[in-house]
Amino acid sequence: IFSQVVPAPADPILGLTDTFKADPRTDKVNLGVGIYKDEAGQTPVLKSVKKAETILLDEEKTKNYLGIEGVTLYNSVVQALLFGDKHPVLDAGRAVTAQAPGGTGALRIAAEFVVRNTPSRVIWISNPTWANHQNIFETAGLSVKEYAYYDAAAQDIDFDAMLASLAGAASGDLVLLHGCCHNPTGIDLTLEQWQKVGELCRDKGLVPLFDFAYQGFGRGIEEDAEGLRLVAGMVPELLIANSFSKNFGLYNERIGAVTLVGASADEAKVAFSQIKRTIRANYSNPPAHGAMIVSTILSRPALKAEWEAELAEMRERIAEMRTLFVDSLAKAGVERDFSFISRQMGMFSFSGLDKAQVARLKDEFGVYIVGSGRISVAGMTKSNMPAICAAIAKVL
Ligand code: PLP
Ligand code: TYF
Repeated sequence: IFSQVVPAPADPILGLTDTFKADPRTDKVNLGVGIYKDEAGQTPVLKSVKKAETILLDEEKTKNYLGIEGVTLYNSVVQALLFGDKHPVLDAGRAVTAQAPGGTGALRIAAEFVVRNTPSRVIWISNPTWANHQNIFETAGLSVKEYAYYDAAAQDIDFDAMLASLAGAASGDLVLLHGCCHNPTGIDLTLEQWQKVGELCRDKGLVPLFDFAYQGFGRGIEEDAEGLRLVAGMVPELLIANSFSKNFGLYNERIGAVTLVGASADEAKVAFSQIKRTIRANYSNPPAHGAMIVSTILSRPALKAEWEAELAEMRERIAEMRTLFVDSLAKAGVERDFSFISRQMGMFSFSGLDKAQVARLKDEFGVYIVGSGRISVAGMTKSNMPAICAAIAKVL
């Protein structure tokens, strides 16, 4: 049977890292995958995470299975991070949360839960979006449609076009929304725009699925959740897939969560039983370590404050690189206006470079960025910046 298997295409982002690793050049730089690097070009374990791990090493008494929904304390600290200390959804007990293996695992559980238990079969994703969305949702059995999002000429969101596409959605359709730091464009909705999207979802009976992979990388932990919290207060039902890969630097621990908000506490409880069933059918119950780290940090005020400071440091370094990037391009003699880069949010900058320019950056200069022109600003440092900008100036 295996002789009939055809080779799968490489992931456009992770596949690029494989090519990068095989590149013998010593001055190569990987600005493809969204991984935070510090000023020394490293992705170290956060100090707050190391401290939590020391505590765990000391206090852990068993490797017994977790419940299907994961670490109990974890799910309540996750809800507090998503909704804040006080939110009508929490007061009404309408949110249920299960630990998930990363944001990816959370998206997959959410989608599979919907397909198995509801009549909904369609999800709308932004054009463009994270390369894995379509893959995850189609594999789970959803059919994927696109809504307009990015206006390449204006280097900005085309909000009217977004609303116009979503006007074509049917009641019960899911709408994938990036909670903050839109991947790949870096362009987020304003609060007024979130309000309009919330109204549209409410009036048309659309169900938001928030992909929240970058909380704290945009404007701040609370600020980045404003859109989600606003929309959650407006619609009866929604789903959230959040990830701690980036904001805790826990990439390889595979830690995130899937949260469902139901119209009532009772409906949420019933839905939760089916979310747990979906998890059982996939991996029975989740691994403990990542969730133990996150709940240890978030439940101890001193450790939480330390994590917040480390997250702020990452956020501020990226913002600094954005400004430096714009300035360094100008210094390298680039005449095109790249000031839009300093208005973008999160790890990525959507540069507007075309496929041929992206290929030249890789082949001639060892500068790896995603084919869409997406550059991981989080991989830039003061020391690699001049070479990157000189290369971009040449391919322009
Ligand atoms: N969603 C978006 C928009 C992302 O950029 C990522 C990237 O990591 C994910 C989800 C997946 O996160 P995780 O690595 O936690 O699965
Ligand atoms: O967009 C990115 O670079 C990150 C990392 O299949 C990533 O989200 C990329 C591809 C992938 C999983 C994670």
